Amino acid sequence: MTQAFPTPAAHAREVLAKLGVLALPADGGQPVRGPIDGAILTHVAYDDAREIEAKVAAACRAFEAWRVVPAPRRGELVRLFGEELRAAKPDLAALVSLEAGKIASEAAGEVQEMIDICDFAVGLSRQLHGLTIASERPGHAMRETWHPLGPVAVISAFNFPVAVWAWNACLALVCGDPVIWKPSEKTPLTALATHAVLQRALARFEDAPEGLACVVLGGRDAGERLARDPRIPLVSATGSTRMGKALAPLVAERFGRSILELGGNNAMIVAPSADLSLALRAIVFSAAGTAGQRCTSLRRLIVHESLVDKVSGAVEAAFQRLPVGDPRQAKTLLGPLIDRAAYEAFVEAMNQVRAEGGSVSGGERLLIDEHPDAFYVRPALARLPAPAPCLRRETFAPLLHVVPYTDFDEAVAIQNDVPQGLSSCVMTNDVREAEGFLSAAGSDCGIANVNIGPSGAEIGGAFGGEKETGGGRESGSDSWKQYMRRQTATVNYSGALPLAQGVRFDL
Ligand code: UN1
Repeated sequence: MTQAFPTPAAHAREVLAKLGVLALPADGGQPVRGPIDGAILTHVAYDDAREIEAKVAAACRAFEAWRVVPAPRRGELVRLFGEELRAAKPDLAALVSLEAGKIASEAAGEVQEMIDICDFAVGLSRQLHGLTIASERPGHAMRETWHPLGPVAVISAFNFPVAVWAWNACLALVCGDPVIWKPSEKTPLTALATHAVLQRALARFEDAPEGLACVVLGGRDAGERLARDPRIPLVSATGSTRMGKALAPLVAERFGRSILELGGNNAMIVAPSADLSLALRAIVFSAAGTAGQRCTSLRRLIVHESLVDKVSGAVEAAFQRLPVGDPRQAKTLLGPLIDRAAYEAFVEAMNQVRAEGGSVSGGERLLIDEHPDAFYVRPALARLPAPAPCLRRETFAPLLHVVPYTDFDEAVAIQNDVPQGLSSCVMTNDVREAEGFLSAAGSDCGIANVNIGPSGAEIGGAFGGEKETGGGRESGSDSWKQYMRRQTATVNYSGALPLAQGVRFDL
């Protein structure tokens, strides 16, 4: 059944008011377009250099106070934020659909990912463990302690407009660091709404310092300003490899630390023993879900030659059946691409496949009459007789390349033969293949899965990848250590001064 929704602009106004984002310029600021119909949702005001300076200075002041608040008490703020997020979940998810075009279930999943990382960070706030280390000198004690680092800049992308910020922010806050958030120009509204939700947690917490969390709205220059600022010891940036290549040297030049989560070009190997019905569901979700606009989206399918026709046919049929449309409708599984540029990149990538000897099915633009300014597409399957240069490039769209393989080592070599190294998976019931894929000689990615797709990771693991993906790790495991500075301390409780390594220096 089709539900009647207000226009995206009216819907966004309603949801923003419910979330507590009230002071938006009526016009005159920067227009924010929504992908559902391509119309302007509202306007926002960008921060100028003076406003950015004031926010960074406030974050530095907040750091002085926040770093000495006991970590479990800092965790209490994140616990309250998690409570507020639970209450705001339906509205924030609706805004994610309106601004990023995600289907309702994935938008709700994104907010759930924020709630999950809150819970993780609250637990972590009592477990920022250091070490005691055996000293070689008598009467000496050595220990390693983790201290707060300083203001952290988080530069986030449109495709996970709120969850990836939350991965960073929740860890940073319990680690004792203020957070400066520069969201994508394409998704400022979800950032303002999340900030309003955080303000409610801060009000309940009562004594958090002013300036502990802020949002900086702006374009590339705003991000570069933060990257250059020596007062910001850590810059965590998610986006394209091109963005990372521009940003990372600015941070490195001043010896800042960066966490980079850049391009992915994720593959699945389908082996002869694979459970094909499982594989098909994993393929369609990870290739077409989020309209192929996850860093972890499946872009390359490496299928045993005995199965390649069968698997390709089944994927084509599933792509044809996928309900495409307004992501707010319960039955929709594929919403719009973010904008015209994304559609143009999709078309160009399909042309490259054809130019390199491949064939493409699907890929048509849909719903043009209803939404001439929005970009809905049928997912595309590109079949290649052998690996070609088009396999090496990431296109942020639902375009899945298929290539056959003959033996398993060749499949692993094809999987690894790309500049990116984020996520990977194998569908197999052969333990030698599964373990080989996860071994030192297997997948070279930060994420390697068996019998699930490459996308949809849980927050408990470290998230990120190698090579042009940038090498950063966010979210779970011990990613928190990057948000703190490590201090090694040696205490001499003897009356003598023995030197390490047996050095003698008698005065
Ligand atoms: C991203 O696309 O930048 O693993 C993040 C996933 C999500 C996060 C993706 N949990 O697909």
